[in-house]
Amino acid sequence: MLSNTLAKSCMRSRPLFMASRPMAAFSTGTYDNILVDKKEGGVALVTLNRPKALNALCYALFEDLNDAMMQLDKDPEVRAIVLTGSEKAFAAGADIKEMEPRMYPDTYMTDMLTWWDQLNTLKTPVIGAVNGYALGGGSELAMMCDILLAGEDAKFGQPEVNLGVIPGMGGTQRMVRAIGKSRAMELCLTGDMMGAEEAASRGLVSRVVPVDQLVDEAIKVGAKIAKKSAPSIAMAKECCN
Ligand code: DAK
Repeated sequence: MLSNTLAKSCMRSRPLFMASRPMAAFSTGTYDNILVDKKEGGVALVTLNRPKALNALCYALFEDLNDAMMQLDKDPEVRAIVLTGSEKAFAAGADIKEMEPRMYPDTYMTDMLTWWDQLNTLKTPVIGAVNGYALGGGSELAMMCDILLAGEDAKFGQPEVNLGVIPGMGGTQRMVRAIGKSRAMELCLTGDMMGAEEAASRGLVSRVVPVDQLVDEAIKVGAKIAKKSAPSIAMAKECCN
């Protein structure tokens, strides 16, 4: 059951007005909440790594993710990025404990919208590899990826209504565009989850892959993209989006 406790890795407090911090020198594997691994063939693998909270998207995780993604985006050796989570959860949503005390004006006047939005500014294509839960902000983060592959047990959902809020980072629009208004609204208004096969049949993900092959398959897609012209890929990505 969901409890009120937070994984210690996210106990770093979030300043009300965040100063933009200088980019740290990029080195792989140095983050608290994600793992970064540069593979052969121009692909970087970024793994959300906050297992105690099912990769709930707290401020500290976003700080790590945004920093790594911006560094990888600038790295000429990296031509595609694979973003994944654990076998149990891609990400179980925004961190409920962190969200609880916030009111919308505070969210609007501080950087919260910005830290959710940075993934949309990347030129490098991002392939999402979703195993397990992709809920709330986790589903929204997955839908920000350019290509999505799902493991057989993936579950997508927008359960924000169960908490008395709504999907805050584009989930309403992206879900409608991906799978059509009626089913998207059913998910957003009931909080129900959708399995991998249905997600594939409705076009939310490209295809379903066995759980243990998912990340390798996503890396293969990335390696194929990495062989093409980088400007063409960046322009095609921008136009599709
Ligand atoms: N936040 C914080 N901790 C979470 C979490 C979450 N979203 N989801 C799970 N955890 C933690 C649990 O508290 C538990 O911690 P301990 O008790 O062990 O310390 C641990 O992860 C394992 O969870 P469970 O024990 O619950 O595991 P189960 O297998 O029983 O259940 C579950 C898995 C995924 C069905 C369940 O954990 C669950 O229902 N989680 C919550 C899912 C959810 O409601 N997600 C939506 C959150 S709201 C905005 C931007 C974004 C958003 C809103 C506004 N703006 C920019 C304005 C987004 C909102 C959301 O995402």
